[in-house]
Amino acid sequence: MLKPLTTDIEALKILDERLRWLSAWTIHHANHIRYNDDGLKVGGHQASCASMTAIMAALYFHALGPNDRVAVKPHAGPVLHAIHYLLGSQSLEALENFRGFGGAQSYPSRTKDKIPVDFSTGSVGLGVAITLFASLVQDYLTAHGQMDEADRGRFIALIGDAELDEGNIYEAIIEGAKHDVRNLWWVVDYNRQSLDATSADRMFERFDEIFQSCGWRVVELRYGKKLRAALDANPKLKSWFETLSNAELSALHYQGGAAWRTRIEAAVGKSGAAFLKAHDDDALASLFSDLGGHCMETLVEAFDAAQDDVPTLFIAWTIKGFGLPFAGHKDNHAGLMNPTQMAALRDATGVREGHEWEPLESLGDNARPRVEALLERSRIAREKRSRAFAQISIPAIPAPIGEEQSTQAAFGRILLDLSKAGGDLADRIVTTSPDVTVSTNLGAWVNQRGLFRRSGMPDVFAKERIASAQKWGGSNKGQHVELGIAESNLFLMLAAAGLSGDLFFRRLFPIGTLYDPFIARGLDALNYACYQDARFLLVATPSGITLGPEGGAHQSINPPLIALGQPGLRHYEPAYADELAAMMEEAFRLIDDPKGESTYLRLSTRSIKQAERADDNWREGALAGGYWLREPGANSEAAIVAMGAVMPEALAAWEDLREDIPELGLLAVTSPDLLHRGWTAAQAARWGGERKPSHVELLLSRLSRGAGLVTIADAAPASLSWLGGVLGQRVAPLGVENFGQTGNLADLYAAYRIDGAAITEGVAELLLPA
Ligand SMILES: Cc1ncc(C[n+]2csc(CCOP(=O)(O)OP(=O)(O)O)c2C)c(N)n1
Ligand SMILES: [Mg+2]
Repeated sequence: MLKPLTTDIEALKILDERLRWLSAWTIHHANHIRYNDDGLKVGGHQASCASMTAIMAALYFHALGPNDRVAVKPHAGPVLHAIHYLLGSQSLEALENFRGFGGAQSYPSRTKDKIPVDFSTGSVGLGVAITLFASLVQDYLTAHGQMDEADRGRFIALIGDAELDEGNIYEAIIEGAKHDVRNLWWVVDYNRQSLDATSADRMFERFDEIFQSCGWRVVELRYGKKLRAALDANPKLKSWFETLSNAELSALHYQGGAAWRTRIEAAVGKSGAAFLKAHDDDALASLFSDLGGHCMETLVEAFDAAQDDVPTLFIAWTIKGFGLPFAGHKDNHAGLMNPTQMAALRDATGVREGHEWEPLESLGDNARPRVEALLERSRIAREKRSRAFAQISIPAIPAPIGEEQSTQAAFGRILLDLSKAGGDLADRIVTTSPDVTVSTNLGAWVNQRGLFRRSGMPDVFAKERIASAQKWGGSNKGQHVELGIAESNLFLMLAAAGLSGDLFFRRLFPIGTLYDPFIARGLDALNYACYQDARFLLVATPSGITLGPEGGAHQSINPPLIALGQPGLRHYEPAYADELAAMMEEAFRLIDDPKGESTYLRLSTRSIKQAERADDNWREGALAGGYWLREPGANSEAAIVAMGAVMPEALAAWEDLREDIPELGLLAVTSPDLLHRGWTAAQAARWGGERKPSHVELLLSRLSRGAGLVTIADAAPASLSWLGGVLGQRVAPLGVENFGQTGNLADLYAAYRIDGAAITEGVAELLLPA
């Protein structure tokens, strides 16, 4: 950890003011000055920015070390851009194009912004929690000797107070307490306003208790130096001030000095007289605005005092819209200053008209060198670093042997074999699961590689010689991070571990397992992980009604549709173990490829007879999204198109039908997602003049133009029914459309019409003349 530097408070205050100006100006320029050709509201959040410029100035120009990483409250994005503009790492062009195509993004984006953005934010709450998991990943890497102690940093989240309503934050701190997380600073911009209104008062007295019980230190920065001194000198005034509700306080900040005077006179009577006499209205307004989060001395002192590794929540009192005409107004969230108000702010900041973008405009000879020195010193800490890829060679992954296998069992077997064989890949794999490690077949891997526990954890059952298939000893060399049942945490852990190459220059190969239906529980966090291009392998198992006796609450229906619409995540759904091995190899390759992505494997507990292979020709097609498991005859009029666990039904129906329809083909789809992407990409390429048919077009063109397809999957039928649109073929879509229930496979497949009889009926319907 860097030693705190002695800092020039006056220079920091100047920078605070510049950030407030530049962030407001950037938003103003986008809304009022830049040509707007479609009349759409551009927007931006001047008030949300103004409330944290002091906090961010104290951090970026004083407290941050070179290895520290920050998640910035989404609506303070323009402040982050202004900081980098002052540091010389953001261009004027990007600021002028704020919220425009290719310009600085509204909310900090790792992948789209040119400045270093450590964590993307936007969906509130997630940016906060990912810092906790990133810190855990840092502990993991250093404990495994994969990162130098000297490169360790602190993880900082800048939080809006209303963001604290997001439940995922509490799921994260509970998990963090179990893992003894450290090196975290979470700074709440406690402006007591949300989007709609002022925040509820009662809850705020509870947040410190919640954090403290999870092992956090809570530091409340309620007062700035001047306000504290004034209130300490007048206890009656202080106790009145502390009874003001959030709404009353905000209203007073908005109304200003005269309103403070009237209220104080009414509340404290004579004992306030001397105080009021000594302050005119402007002085009153200014004094009561001196909250902790706007007082540079208070902020710097607080940050300097928290140099150990104890996770710390700073509650910094602020005013939403501080220094702006709508300060404290409950409706100011999306409020924009009008040109007259903006001109007044410009004058108050000492910026000349026409020089609005000049970083240190009108700074005098005295202040300029001091501010420049501060910027120069801070620059070193904030350079954009390249992403680390292509670090290891991925070994070939052989398919597990066995005539009958389920894809879930094969997954466990492949990991076990990888672990036993050892090597770079196996050492870089980190697995994680929200309390379904055993039931998703990760158990054998964990027995081999152990649980990750920074300070160790004895396996009591093993010590007591109680027979168990699971060895659950934990050490700082373990490679499995066991999580409590909180799927949102799983995805945040995968996001953090999946960014290890970006954050720590050491790519990990994270594998997360969960039950397929519960993807929905963490969906926004999954999307968040993909949004910032984290790389991981998600293994969802079991899936579908094929789960039989477990019943409808555990039987997933729509995840393939989710995957079809999720950028950055490739869906594979294997039927056979050899397909799965190829897909895992590909998934690892994609994690380490700059142009890669994450992979979602949808697996099943159904043990099925494995395919007999004459050669390896299936492999390329399987990785591209599908292959002919049974080749169609020339110009075939029909094909069965099947995915995953229902392949035995498809094969049996194919056997039954081929006597009557000798040219019938059976297409095994391994990824509707890839087939669809290829289809649309080929179409886009055609518009660019390139004529190369996609994989799905090549597959389906083996059939006649008017051929019929019976599509079948243990999933929503829309996962495959779109295939008819590729070449205009007719489709009989089979799949699951209603909630599942308990039962054996034969009964369920018949009831939901994904059995052989349904396939036969589908083929008959397609082939009978209309
Ligand atoms: C998950 C999610 N829900 C809703 C929103 C819309 N939203 C954006 S900001 C905001 C209120 C933020 O208030 P606060 O966190 O206090 O930030 P402030 O602007 O007051 O600093 C809301 C509801 C969002 N961005 N993300
Ligand atoms: Mg707020």
